[in-house]
Amino acid sequence: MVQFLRLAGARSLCGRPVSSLLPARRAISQQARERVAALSPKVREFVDRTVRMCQPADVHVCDGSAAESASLLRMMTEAGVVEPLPKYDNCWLTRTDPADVARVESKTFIVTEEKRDTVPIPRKGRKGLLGNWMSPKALETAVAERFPGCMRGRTLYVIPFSMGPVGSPLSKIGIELTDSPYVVASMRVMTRMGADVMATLGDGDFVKCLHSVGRPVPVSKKPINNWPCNPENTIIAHVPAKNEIISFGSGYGGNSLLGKKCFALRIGSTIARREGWLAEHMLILGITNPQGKKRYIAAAFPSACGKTNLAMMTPTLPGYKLECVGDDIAWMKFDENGVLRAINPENGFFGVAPGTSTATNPVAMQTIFSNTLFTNVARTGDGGVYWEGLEKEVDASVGIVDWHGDPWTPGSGAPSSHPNSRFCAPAAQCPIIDPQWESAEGVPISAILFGGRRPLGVPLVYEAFNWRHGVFLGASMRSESTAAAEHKGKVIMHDPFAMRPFFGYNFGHYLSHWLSMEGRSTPANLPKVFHVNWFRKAASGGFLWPGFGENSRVLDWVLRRVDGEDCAQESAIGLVPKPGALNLDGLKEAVDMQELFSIPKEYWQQEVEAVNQYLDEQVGEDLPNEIVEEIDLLRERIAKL
Ligand code: OXD
Ligand code: MN
Repeated sequence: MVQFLRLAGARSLCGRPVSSLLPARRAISQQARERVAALSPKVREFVDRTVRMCQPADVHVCDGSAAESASLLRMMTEAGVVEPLPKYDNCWLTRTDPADVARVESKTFIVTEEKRDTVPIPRKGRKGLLGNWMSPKALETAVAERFPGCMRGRTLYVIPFSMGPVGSPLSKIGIELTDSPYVVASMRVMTRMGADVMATLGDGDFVKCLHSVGRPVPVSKKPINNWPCNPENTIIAHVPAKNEIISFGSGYGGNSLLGKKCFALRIGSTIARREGWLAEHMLILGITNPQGKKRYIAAAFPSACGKTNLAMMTPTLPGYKLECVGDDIAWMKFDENGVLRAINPENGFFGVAPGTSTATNPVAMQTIFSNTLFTNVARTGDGGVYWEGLEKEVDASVGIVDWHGDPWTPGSGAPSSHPNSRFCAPAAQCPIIDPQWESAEGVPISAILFGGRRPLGVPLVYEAFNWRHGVFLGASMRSESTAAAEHKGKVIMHDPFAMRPFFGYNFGHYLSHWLSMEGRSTPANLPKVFHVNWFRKAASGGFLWPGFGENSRVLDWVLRRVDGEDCAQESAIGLVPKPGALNLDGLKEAVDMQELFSIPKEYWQQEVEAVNQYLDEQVGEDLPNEIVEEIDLLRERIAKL
């Protein structure tokens, strides 16, 4: 068990308001006193021990109101942390320290007594790549080295938040304690946050989320861009046994908005395993066919591989209508009829900005220009934003300042915006948000897609033969690396279920959990599983498939398969569309279907061995037999090609 440190001389709270423990020279406001006094005993205990350890100058319990957010943004503007973007309605720009721009997987840990509960033990001599383990003792030391006094001179914000609609049986509540007002403003967008969550929580249990930028005031050196952070000492730790998250040193995205990756995926997946459901890195979309029949699809692609684009896609196939439930995370549970029900636990989109444009994602462009926080994008002279991809939409003659704050001109070499720069926008503003997106029981999922950026060898779409094969497709996912994490260069990385950075427990056990899900459903209700790849390239280097809205043609085939239509044929790797079955009517450019669907024997021989080696070396003893059998079956089918 990890204990927060008790500082020498600190007195027990004994039911007194937390404010009584604050340094005497800084009285907190009467309003804050009242809010703190009203906290439930469990929340107050969490705040109490954090105050003792971190010694903030003030405590603010967030009510989630628009007035609170406005006042924080005003305060951050004065402090030079954000700047308003007058071209839009209530939009703001933040520039971070360039050392704090992405998730830091190497500093992200799961804390369990037994290492094997966190990560499979790799074969001898191999480095484990499926997560980082830390012992409770090591965490205790890490906390002791970082947290005492870390919030000195700063305000501690208490953020009550719900992942999922407030009060839904599928939702869970967290309390984040942070010394970053940027985190508060962002959490208000990304989660349901504030007084009604606190009221719903009552004296119930919650996920404890502690976050500090790790720079007490006065700071030893002036923060770059007024963005305090402590990259040398960054750590993001998760304690599943205690439903606890402890994050230090980074103010950026998934490192600091603890509801997202830390809670909804890492801690979420451990809760899901215990309770018999799935917490996944998946978008959820609703799609209505020309006959008016609506279905929901969940899709797992690695970070920055187009989940937001697919979740908001404008179908080019006439008669199709797509609506968005979520673009990043799905919590899914089989109901008593064996139907997989999904909610989006988030309340906003934290999307990658570069590449987003009217051409690639017009719906996102209609979503993100009010009430949005932009981070590390470029700014235009007329108070707007700019990034790579907006060349045709923004008149650069107004003058552009890049994400470092320096003047920038198109063609100057370096990008104007950081490749992992983001918009953080309320989901409710999305013009195609699904009417059921806040449904308490979740939307019924008919199909699950796995996919990634695969420039070579992998066809546009194929269907799993059955659930077990579908689990294998998830396990064998690979993709070109992107800027969402700290990786260098473009390499094809294994990213099983798009969850490699987000597993909260041993991936071998995760596979067994997925395999066991079949038993919770019925053949008629079990979602069909597919693999998609929009990114296959021709020998000449160009993409073989136009992608974006044309992906509706793939979804059309998926839905027809869900309906049981005889439009698929067996291949070595799965069921592929029969010749002519993919609807290409009206497609504006010629597509080389032969090449798009080819299954090169040599390539797949290497692929199956690469997957086999990865799973064997990384998951070892914990790899379920069913998956070993699937590898053997694939190898045999490829040998016959
Ligand atoms: C994200 C990610 O921010 O996956 O969604 O990195
Ligand atoms: Mn993501």
